[in-house]
This record gives sequence, C-alpha cells and structure tokens, in this order.
Amino acid sequence: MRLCLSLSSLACALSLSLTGIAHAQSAAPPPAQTATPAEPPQSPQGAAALASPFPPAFPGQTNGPVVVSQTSYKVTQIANGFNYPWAIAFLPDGRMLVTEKPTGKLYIVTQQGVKSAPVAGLPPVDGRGQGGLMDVEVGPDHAESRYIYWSYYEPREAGNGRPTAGNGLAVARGKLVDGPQPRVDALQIIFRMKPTLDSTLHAGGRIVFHPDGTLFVTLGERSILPGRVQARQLNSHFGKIVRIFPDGTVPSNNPFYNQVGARSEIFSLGHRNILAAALDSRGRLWEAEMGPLGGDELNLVERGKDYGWPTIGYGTEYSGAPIHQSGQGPGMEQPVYFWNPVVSPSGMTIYSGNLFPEWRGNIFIGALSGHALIRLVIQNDRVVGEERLKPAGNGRVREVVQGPEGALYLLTDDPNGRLLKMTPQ
Ligand SMILES: [Ca+2]
Repeated sequence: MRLCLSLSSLACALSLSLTGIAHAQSAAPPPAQTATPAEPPQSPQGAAALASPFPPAFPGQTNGPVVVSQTSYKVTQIANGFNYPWAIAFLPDGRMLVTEKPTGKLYIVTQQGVKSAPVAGLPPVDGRGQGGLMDVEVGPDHAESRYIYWSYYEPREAGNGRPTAGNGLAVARGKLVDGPQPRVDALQIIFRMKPTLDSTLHAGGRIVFHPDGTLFVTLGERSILPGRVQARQLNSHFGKIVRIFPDGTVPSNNPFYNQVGARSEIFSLGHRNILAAALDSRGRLWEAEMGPLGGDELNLVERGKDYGWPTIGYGTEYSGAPIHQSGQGPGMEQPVYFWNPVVSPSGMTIYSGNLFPEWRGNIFIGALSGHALIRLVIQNDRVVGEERLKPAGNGRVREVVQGPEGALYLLTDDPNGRLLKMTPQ
C-alpha cells in the first residue's frame, strides 16, 4: 500500500538566493533580485570532486563504489507538455495525479497519456522562484473518503519586515470529484509552515504517509540567513520534518509535543531543504536533502533527532566560503551518505516491486543537476553501491515513484516536462 505507492518525492527549483546559498535546482529563471549562480558541477560518478573541508566520518560515506544493473529496462513516454511537473500519485484505477509547479495545476492522466482538464478548487499558489504546487498524495482511505493531499507555497501577507509578499509551505486536502471537469470539494488546509517569510526558496514540500496513520511533511529553511539560523530552533518549522494526522491535528507522541516553546508538529530538525523522502519496507523514513556546494545528504530519519544543518556538514557556500566549523558535532546525526559534487536530489522511492527483483530494497533518487536517476544499494543502513541511470537521457529527473504494477514512473524538470515509465526490457 502506501509503503510502496506513496513514497515518492520531488524536488525543487532554482538558483541562488541573496546570500548565495541555494542550489541551481531548476532551469526556471531566477528571481530578478538574485544573481545567477554557476550551475553546480555536473556530477557523473567518479568525476573529480571539489575539495571537501572535512573528511568523511566513516569509510563509504561519500563517493561509493560504482555498480551496474544486470537488469535491462525500456522507457515509455506516457505524456509530455507538462510545465515543470513536480509529483505523481496513483489513483486506485491506475490513473495518475500529476502536479505542475509554477502554474499550480493538477491533472489526472491516464496510462494512455490522456490529460484531464486541470482539477478545479485548489487554492492559489505563490509560483515565484522555487515555489508553486509541489507534492500530491492519495489519502490512505481514499476509497471511502475520496481525499487527496497536496503541498504548495501559500501566498501570505508580508513576512520578515519586508513590504513584499511573504509565503510559507502549506498542505491541503480535498475530496476528489471525478468527471470531465474534475474538482476538489471540502477543501481543508491541514498544515501551515510558520513563521511566514519573504523568500521564494527552500520550503521543502514532500508528503509521506506512514502506516501508523500519520503523515510526514518535509520542510526547508528558506535559504536566506534569517531562515537558515532557525533550522535547529524548535520554535520554528524551518528546516524540519513535521508529523501530523491527516486532519491536521498533532500526535501526542511527537518528540517535542509537551516542550514549552517548541512547535508540537516537529519530528526531526537540522535539515536544509528536503524534496526527496520515502519509507523503507520497515516503515522507516529516509530523506535526501539539498545541501550546499558539495554537501547533498542522504539521512535515515529518527524521531526527535538533529541532523545538524547549518552547524555541521561537508559542503561550503556556493561562493566557496566556509559554512561549518566541523563535519561532526555532539548531539547531531551523521548523514548516511553525501554527494560531492552535488546531484540536487528531488524525488525518492525505495523499490519493493516484482518487475525488477534485482532492485528490491534499492533507493532511487531523481537528480536535477545530476541529470540522472540515482540507484543506491544499501546494506546495514550504509551505501555499498551507486549507479547513475539515464532513463530520461540527459534530462533533469524531478520525480520517481513506483507504480502499482512495479514499474518506475518519472517526471523530467523542464518546460516540456515528460511523464516516463520504466519496465523490464
Ligand atoms: Ca546534516
């Protein structure tokens, strides 16, 4: 069920913030007030890495051994013409929900590639910068409730003392009404990231349902320094993964539920910007986050733990300036793996299907600046092999999801975004 189908992921957008710390994560034009950064080095595995400021904490934490699949696959294009699509979710009959980031549009797409009219009734999005409509998920009780869930940059009143509009990530649900003009009814906003900030960057946006009846929402730290400094502060949602019930209420067994001054939704902290997250077969949450230059990370997320951003890490600012005093620190978790050069992880699924037995248990990650579908072989919670697959040619891979039949479905990140399907050759 959701363990397999909803683990998807997703990704992010553009370029550089005022402080020069964002990834070049999308081909979309940067906001007018920002400089255009150099694209992070394209990173075919084995290419020369930039010098890391700190050594890895353990062997194999970066630049893992290259592995090659024995299984051959074919790629079928189901549809194209999506404007920077972001996420895929499967309806019970095999049709797909597909989001478009900057336009805020949601489509229903058949396996034959027929697109519906945009689903009506979604609230407006702030589509500037990395913003817009992000993830979509089909509720675990969809058969009875018809609920679908989605995340988006919500336009808000001005934040952080600036005259321009602010925003924040929000998660909404509504009941899908199918038909020639699909719509959602009973709209309900179940989560609002706080505080509001004037930034069009790093708000995260992945939604992952857990079999225990809760859902995780991954968040970012907004890139600009007033946001970044909040990533380890419990009074802010920035740089956190939060855990809520589908109706927006907060589980009382969350780690900081009763802590004065802490936001009760917080599950983990110290993240930079998470667009890729998925559960494994044991129900554990993995995430890959957009790091600074040379510092994208894979983390196994545990309740109440601190993943260290911006205090520790293995990268530098995109200007080359230092960020961290150390790669390690007391009370903070080490990434399972990090990438140098960066790959811009933007979608994730942990394969559990029958079509590709060789790939069971592997972590698949869509890479934007990596222009690849990354396959990680995991043993004892460490990366023991990495492969860069090219099912989208040299395209930027935004999303990877396992379909109900065990195929892998992908989205490419471009103005003529493609919906692709990988099946055995
Ligand atoms: Ca970290």
